[in-house]
Amino acid sequence: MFFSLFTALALITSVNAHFRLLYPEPRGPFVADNEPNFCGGYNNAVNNRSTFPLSGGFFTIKSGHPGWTAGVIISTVQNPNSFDNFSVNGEQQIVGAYAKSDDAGTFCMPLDISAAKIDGVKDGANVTIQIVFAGGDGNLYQCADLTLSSNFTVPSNVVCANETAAPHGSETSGGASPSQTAGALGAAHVFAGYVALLLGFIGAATLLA
Ligand SMILES: [Cu+2]
Repeated sequence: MFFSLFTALALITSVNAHFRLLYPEPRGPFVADNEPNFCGGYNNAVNNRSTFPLSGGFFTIKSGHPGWTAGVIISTVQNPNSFDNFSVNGEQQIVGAYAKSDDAGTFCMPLDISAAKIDGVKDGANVTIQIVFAGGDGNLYQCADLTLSSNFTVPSNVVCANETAAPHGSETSGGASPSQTAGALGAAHVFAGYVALLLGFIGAATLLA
């Protein structure tokens, strides 16, 4: 049912909006046309991984779509280059809760990687996170290659805050002024019970691949 819904929406929604992963730094420069592909079109892990907190971290996205849902999956494979690398024994390794919002804009969500209790996730481990985003035009993906650290704190110049924006057709078009600024971790609603939904999204992606 999700599959047909997404197919229908994909036909009527502009491809320009999509989403960007602002923090941690994604694999390679953003290429909108490649975002429906694995890791946004970047198949290989970067050499210069970002250090990321083992626990108590966050991630920030900018969504050009109002009405979106996003989840995070993780791989402990050194150079994950397929969706299979984000599963163990056929089960996706999901980190944290599902996030969703009715608004477009910039959103910061908690990303407590150690809390997911995934095998191989520990201090010093190299991991890759993949953001799975559904905003009405099919699944979109961005990856970040990380080295986890138990004593690393996100630098203070990395802002974790939400800012909703009026929806518009293209991320590159100017003039859309923020309609509201909320406190950190506030405006994006996080749902723990949406794991099944994520699995549904991934299933649809597999059908499309
Ligand atoms: Cu889009």
